[in-house]
Formats: sequence, C-alpha cells, structure tokens
Amino acid sequence: MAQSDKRALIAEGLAAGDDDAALQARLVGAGVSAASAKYEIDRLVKDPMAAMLRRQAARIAKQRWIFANQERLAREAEGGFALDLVETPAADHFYRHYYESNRPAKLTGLIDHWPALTRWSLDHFAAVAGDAVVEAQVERERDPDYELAKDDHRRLIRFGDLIGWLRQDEASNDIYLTAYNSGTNAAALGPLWDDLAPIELLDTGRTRDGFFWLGPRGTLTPWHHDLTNNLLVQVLGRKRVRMAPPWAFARMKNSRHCFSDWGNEPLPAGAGDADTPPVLETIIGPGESIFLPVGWWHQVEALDLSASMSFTSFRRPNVHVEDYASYGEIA
Ligand SMILES: O=C(O)CCC(=O)C(=O)O
Repeated sequence: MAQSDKRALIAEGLAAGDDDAALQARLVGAGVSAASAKYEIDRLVKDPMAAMLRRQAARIAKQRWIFANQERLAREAEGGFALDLVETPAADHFYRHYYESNRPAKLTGLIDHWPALTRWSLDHFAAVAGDAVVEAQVERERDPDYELAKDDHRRLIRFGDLIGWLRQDEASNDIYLTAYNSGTNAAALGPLWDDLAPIELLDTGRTRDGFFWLGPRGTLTPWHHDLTNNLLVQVLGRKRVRMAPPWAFARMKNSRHCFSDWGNEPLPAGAGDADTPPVLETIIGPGESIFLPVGWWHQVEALDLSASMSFTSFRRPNVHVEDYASYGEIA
C-alpha cells in the first residue's frame, strides 16, 4: 500500500476517534502488515497534526453526548417524541413552547380569514395572472440533484401554460413553482396577495413577505433543513411532511450544504434506530400549517394538486443564516 494511502487511513481513523488499538486494526484490516502499522502508529506520538485530530475527534464525541441528552429529554417529554397539534395558538404560547424551544408543531386556525381558502383554484390563477410570465423549476426528474442544482432548473414560462399542464392532473415531480422562484415572480404573481391577509402569529407589519408554491400531485422536496424558522401554510390540496430533529444529525447523512443523502427516501415515522433518524410525520390540508423550526430536517410530498405559502417573517430576528458559513458549511 502506498504511503499516502496509509496516511489517509490513519487520518480517517483519527477523525473517527480511533485509539491506537483501533487504528492498528483499521490498518491491518486494509492489508497493511502488523509491523508496518505499528511503526506508523508509534510515529504519531510526535505528530502535531495527529494530536490535533485526536482533540477534535474528542470534541465531536462530546457534542454527540450533548445531542444524545437532547434525544433522551425529547423522549421523556410529556407525550413522548411526538408532533403537537395546536389549534389557533396564542402568540406567546407559540413563541415560548415552539419557536424558542425549537419544536415543530402542526397549527390550525391561522388562515381561516384568507379569501384564498375559497378562491384559489386553477381557474382563479388563470383569471388573475394567466398571461404573466413566471419562473418555475423544471426538468427535475432527469436530475437526482435537482434541489442542489436548482439554478440549472429555473425556466421562464407563461403562467397560463403551467396551469394548462396542471389541469391534466398527472402525478409528477418534473415541474414545481417554488419559494426559490419568488424573487422573480413577485410582480407577476402580485395579484395573489389580494387573496391573503396578515397572519397574527407573524410580524404583521411585513407585507407581501412570503413565498408561493404551486405544483402537481407528486412533487417531492427532498430531505433538507432550512437556515431559518419557517411556517408552511397549505391552501389547496394536501402535503405529507416528514421531519427529523437536529439532534439526529449523525443519522441524517448531511454531505452537502443543508441537504441529506436520504434524498427522497420515505423514512418511516417512528423512533428510528442506530442508522435511521426518528421521524415525525403528518399531512397538512387546506387551512393547516406546519411550523418547521430552524435546523429540523424535513421532506415534503404533494398528495394532490397543491398550492402553499411559506413565511419566515416571525416576530423574532430569524437571522440564523448570517453566521452559517462561519460554522463551516458542509460543501
Ligand atoms: O412544500 C414543499 O414542497 C417544501 C417546503 C419546504 O421545504 C420549506 O418551506 O422549507
């Protein structure tokens, strides 16, 4: 085995927290002779990089213990590890028990006053903005990384053409008008704001501060976490939402940015195990919302033709993204 390969194995072992015996087993297991493995390991005593890697591995192990405590406490909570349903939450209750506690919840009664609940339909969208040109995400099915590569999938299309395609009522993940397109679509879809009204739980001074989602049955937003707290509000059709807690980080296979290698895997609701995270699952229908706390992993699937809004305009700064990179984004 080349010296550089041996060094790579040693680095991998040190980063994983191997002690000398485990390092020896790792090297011998990969085909290095016992004598050569011992020679390499003995040299590590004088290697400052090895010492630093060992210290970092110990710190990460300690962080795992902190996460494990959070998991234990979440399971010991009244009702166990479960998703609360809160009907018409009072703001102080919501901020104390969910927003500030970093706990998700399914919320009802937030948008009962929205005209959109009775108005929104494909006919309505065609009537108010059918001739507008909008941006949507397209050709998603040909690309397993369609979310990570979302800039490559942006296209301008006539809103009326998108609506015509949605009228075929085919299940598809190929086309989806998402929050990511909101900047481009602000003017074109401006008339839709006449169908909405302020949500009491949010900062009601921030008008037109929300994101529109429209797609067929079958759209899939893969497992990821947001960099803000997020309120997903369902207006038309149903969506299945699966969520996994931040303390399940090690089981979430986070290899790039805020995405998980679990992708579109329908991880089962329940306690999880050594390899899979605990998962909360619910379905939100018209008038229902889900609070997605910052750092919580989620995956969303449209079960019907679906229109939703999402909001980040809470009565708190919600600025977690600002220092994200300084904590070392996974790239
Ligand atoms: O509704 C969807 O498809 C995805 C929503 C979501 O992931 C979000 O708002 O962060």
